Amino acid sequence: MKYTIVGSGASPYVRRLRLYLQGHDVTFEVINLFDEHGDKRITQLNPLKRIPVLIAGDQVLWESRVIYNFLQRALSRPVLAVHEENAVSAIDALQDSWIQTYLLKRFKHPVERDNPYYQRATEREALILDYLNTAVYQGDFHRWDYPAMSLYCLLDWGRFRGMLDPATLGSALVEFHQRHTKMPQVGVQTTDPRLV
Ligand SMILES: N[C@@H](CCC(=O)N[C@@H](CS)C(=O)NCC(=O)O)C(=O)O
Repeated sequence: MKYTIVGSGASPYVRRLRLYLQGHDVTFEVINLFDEHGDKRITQLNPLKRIPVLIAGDQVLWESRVIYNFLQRALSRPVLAVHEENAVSAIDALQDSWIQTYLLKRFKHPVERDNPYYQRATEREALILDYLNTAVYQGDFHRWDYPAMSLYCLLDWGRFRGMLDPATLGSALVEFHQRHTKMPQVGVQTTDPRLV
């Protein structure tokens, strides 16, 4: 099967799927959500107006988790254990929170850190980082599969966009990020968002 991923080179959700599809017949259709062409294209493909989108034959899929589940079955790749599914949910929640803050800043919307809404978000982000640090320490991400790819893309995007203060990161997460940056798995270097 020939696949097309529609997305941007900076998106961490797109990057993890590009990593998951290394070695397969994939076209990467690059769009910029914030220009006219990209806006038109994403509106035509996905009513949620978000990337990634996967085109597989005549099927169009959106939402990274749905795309992942589809690919896992289509490619007969290992099924995730419950603790791995939980880890991906935690990664997604933190990734979404960072993306929202990034977009608010990008579009100059005030982020009031004292507001209870943001305080809850900040607390949630810290809890998730703590949880992920323990999970890495316990060896939950030892396999280079979707959960580890998602975690690497999260941490690397956080560094890239200045959302992540390395000083606040647990030692297992620091080691995980450094190890995969220094001894990259296939595709990690070529999908680096800094190349965009
Ligand atoms: N829940 C979605 C999140 C995807 C997402 O947040 N994509 C970002 C780019 S990294 C996006 O399209 N943002 C555009 C917007 O929010 O307007 C998924 O898992 O695919």
